[in-house]
Amino acid sequence: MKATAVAHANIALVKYWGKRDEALLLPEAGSLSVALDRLLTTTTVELGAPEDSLLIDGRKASDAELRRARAVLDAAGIRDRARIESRNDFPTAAGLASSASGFAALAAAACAAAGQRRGERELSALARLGSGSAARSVPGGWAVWEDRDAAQVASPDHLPMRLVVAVCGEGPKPVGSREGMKRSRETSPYHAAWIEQCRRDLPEALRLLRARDLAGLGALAERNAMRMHADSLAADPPLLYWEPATVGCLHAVRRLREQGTGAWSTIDAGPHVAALCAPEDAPRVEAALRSVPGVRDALVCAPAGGARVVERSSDARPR
Ligand code: 2P0
Repeated sequence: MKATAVAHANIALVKYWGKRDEALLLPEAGSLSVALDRLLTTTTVELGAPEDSLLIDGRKASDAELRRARAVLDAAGIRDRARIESRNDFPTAAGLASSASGFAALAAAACAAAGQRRGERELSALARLGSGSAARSVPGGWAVWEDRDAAQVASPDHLPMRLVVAVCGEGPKPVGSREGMKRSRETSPYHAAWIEQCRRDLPEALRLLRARDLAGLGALAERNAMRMHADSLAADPPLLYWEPATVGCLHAVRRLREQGTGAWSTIDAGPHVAALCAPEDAPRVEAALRSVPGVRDALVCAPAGGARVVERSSDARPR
């Protein structure tokens, strides 16, 4: 009744920012992401505990976090109480902790602990109930999420590339993604245009990915991220996720391009900048981002695979 699974965080190049169903965590528009090898979460689930508990990097989770974990277990039909321990293999103080890798690993570990054999699409739909973006961390690689589950559309090695993640702040962000996207949808005059743009961006991004057009895909990802932030900035009250170092990185990436190095920025609902580039350019991009004032660290990440069970106790049998 015990299992351990791992999953990677992902970064979306066409982003998810708006739900059509708040309870079921269904997106208004489809998104495309790539899983990142250096952002790994390992989660152990032990069933048959006296009560539910959740530790994240040794810290007792909040009631809200525990409720989200329980929602995933309930949806999997797991009634047994669970002792859950989750560990992130990356600097959590930097605020890189990811609900996507966390809930993807949780869904995989919980179902394995319960002896359930579920396909990837079912696991993806379960992970989605913890956090929308977690649906994409289950298949990993290049993943598209449009409805109840996500699927891999290209393997991690389809397009040689790196994402250099510049750590531009620390601590939890002032407004979480869930509240941020709700506020944008309800109050931003740009939100409808943003969603329409995503619906145009996804098929175009998939075409560029199939063509292995890194420059085209990078430019599209940068435009998509800027437009997501334009939507958020126009919310009431406005959502400003950027720090001074964020803006410094945007300029550094633009300067790299002007000097002939292919690099493009993307930013999630937080201060960190991830720069897309070819593998051979990653050292130059990393050095440029590290030299930006306020950047605390830079992680060079390669595309990674999906969630997988790494350990299962012998008494967890298929039911
Ligand atoms: C994304 N983000 O596509 C976008 C870009 C943040 C900015 O998915 O409410 O934590 O749990 O479904 O998945 C973050 O949102 O939100 C996110 P919920 P989630 O990666």
